[in-house]
Amino acid sequence: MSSTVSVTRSDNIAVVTIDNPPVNALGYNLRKPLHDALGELRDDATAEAIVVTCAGRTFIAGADITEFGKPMQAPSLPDLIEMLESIKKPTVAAIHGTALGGGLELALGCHFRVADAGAKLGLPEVKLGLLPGAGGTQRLPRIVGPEKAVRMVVSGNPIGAAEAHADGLVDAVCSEDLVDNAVALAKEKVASGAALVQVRERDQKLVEARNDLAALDAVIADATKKARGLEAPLICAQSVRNAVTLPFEEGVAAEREFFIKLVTGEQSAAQRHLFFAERQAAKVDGVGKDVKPRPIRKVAVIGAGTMGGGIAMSFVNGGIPVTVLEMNQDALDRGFATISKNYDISVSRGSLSEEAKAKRLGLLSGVTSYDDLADADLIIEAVFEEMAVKKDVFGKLDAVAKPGAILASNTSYLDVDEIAASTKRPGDVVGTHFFSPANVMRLLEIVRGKQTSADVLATLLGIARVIRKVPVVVGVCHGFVGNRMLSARSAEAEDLLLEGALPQDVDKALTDFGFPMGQYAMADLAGLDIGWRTRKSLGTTAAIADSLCEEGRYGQKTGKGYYLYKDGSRKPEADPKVETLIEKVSAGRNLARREITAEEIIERTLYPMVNEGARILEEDIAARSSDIDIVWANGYGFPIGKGGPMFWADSVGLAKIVGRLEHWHSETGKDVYKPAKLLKDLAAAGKTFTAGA
Ligand code: T1G
Repeated sequence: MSSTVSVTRSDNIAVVTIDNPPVNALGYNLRKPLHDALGELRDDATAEAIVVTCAGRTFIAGADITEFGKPMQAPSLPDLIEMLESIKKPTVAAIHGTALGGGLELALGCHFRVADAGAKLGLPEVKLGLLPGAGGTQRLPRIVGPEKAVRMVVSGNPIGAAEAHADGLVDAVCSEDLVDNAVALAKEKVASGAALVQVRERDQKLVEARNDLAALDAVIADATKKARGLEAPLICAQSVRNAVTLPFEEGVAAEREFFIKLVTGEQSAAQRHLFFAERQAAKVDGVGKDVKPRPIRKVAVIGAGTMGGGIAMSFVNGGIPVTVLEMNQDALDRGFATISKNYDISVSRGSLSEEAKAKRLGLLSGVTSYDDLADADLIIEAVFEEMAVKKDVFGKLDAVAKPGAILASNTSYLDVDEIAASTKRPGDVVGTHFFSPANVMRLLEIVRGKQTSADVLATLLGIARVIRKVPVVVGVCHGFVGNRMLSARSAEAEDLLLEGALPQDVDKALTDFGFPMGQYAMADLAGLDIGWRTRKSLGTTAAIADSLCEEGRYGQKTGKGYYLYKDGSRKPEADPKVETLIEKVSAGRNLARREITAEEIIERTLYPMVNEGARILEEDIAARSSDIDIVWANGYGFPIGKGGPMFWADSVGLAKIVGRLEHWHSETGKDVYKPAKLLKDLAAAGKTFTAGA
């Protein structure tokens, strides 16, 4: 008996209960007593079968990620599974909650598995830049088949109990009395005296694949096509393929080699950083567990346009009823038609059932009067990005919303304090900055106004999980965290082109870095006319962007912008006319064009971004550098294998970044290059953002 493992008896069946909160992770403090207990029960004749179950909210959620990067203390997880497989009596895993990573691998070391109906089972190691390192890539394909195993291991996504049962991954599913059902199965297996077959010995599903490796390779190609510079997805696929072509022991040995390579690599360190950073971001000063969230039973969204529609979808996807307000029925009909079309696309892709689509649409209602918002608990406006319009909306909301309703603005730049001041309830006002498309992008910047109440923040942090968003609380400034740094990244956009680069050069440097899209392709997607309108209202200019707009080149929407989009294609193609236009503007400024390397492009786009991040930290707009990493990894496609801009800056070396910023500052005199004090201090002290000032 130990604090993490206890053994009880149910007649001739030993029940091993694991209790290692919060998620029964397989740290040394669990592995050692579990190994000892299983060893004793193996040799105890009075225990004719063994059930392994967990206390708390979930079955084992995997290895203890905090142990990675430190010397692994024996017994290792493979040692544990070897112990399980040495037991020549029925072993049954009783699974509830999530059996993930090493947790599922341990369960695969048992002869049988019983799952609660609500359980999920998966191997998510790829999301940490790893692969299953305790036989998962060798045992899983022996049960579900190599093709399914490739898709599960490369995506890292879990499957539900019913699917697992259909695949043979679990032997039974029950909606209650999980342990009793597991004990009953164990007793049945003891009574039947049937030969016990270990998962590692089950070869049938591999034989079929061996005869058609081309089919498996096609599945691998499809599953890994979005790896985009990440090592783990390709290695995961290769290791599962090894299960088909290599004997078990060799496959396991190769898997172990792969695991060591990945766990000691930079990409996994970056992705493990993001795993913990996402959880840290939800810990907000002044919003402790004692702060009670307000109940959110009904949400209202003002505006059924692209953002409003996406936001409404996010909430109904989470099972929360949404009332959408628009100026008139036509606008409502258009907005709902777009939402329905979006769901149809998901249905056609097989990622949404017809009944789920109908259920979600059933949670949506449309109104054209503010009075109909009186019973909403949370009201989010997604109207035109102009302060006067926002103030008008909040003035109306102040008049009709019930006491205690949370009034949120989806503004992406504007001053939430100024918006709050236009109401009599500034404590209920907050920013909820969603990212387009709002029903897809996971980031939610929660903009904390000076007077925003703690329970409003607690409510939004909680509701973010329900609608499967990643929340980061940010302070009020122009562009908050993400867009403020995006402005810094594109500050040099014009000069890079004027000095010699072409849009495709800059975008290639950024996509080779790992971004899904370069900044000019992104500008064409968003529409160049939006920025043009803003510049005209501010009396500012951008020679090249303005010239493009003057020629009606607004981007994808007009079939041409920085790039050409032939026949409605969304694929950007370099356009010689744009090169001529750029060269003309350069010549007009007597600028001799020169070759601009990818290295220079990265220095003049990403280093200013890091510098702006340092300023954001100095101004307490973000609570910690890892919050900034979460913003960029979830809202802007910063490559997760680099851990976010601040974690990446640490890997480059802050002293180097300061040196190059100072160089470009002396060359250009631009403020965006003036190193922030925090950055200089950390660099001078040989410190990093991630380790903290
Ligand atoms: N190790 C250490 N801590 C963990 C952990 C883990 N595996 N999983 C969660 N935590 C902590 C988490 O940091 C948080 O801490 C608390 O538990 C609650 O987590 C050899 C190599 C299980 C679905 O990748 O997906 O096995 O902030 O807020 O929302 O092949 O946690 O409270 O201090 O996320 O209810 C593979 C990771 C590991 C699963 C629960 N397993 N975890 O979600 O709670 S590698 C995973 C999750 C491996 C083997 C390989 C989720 C969850 P704190 P939470 P939740």
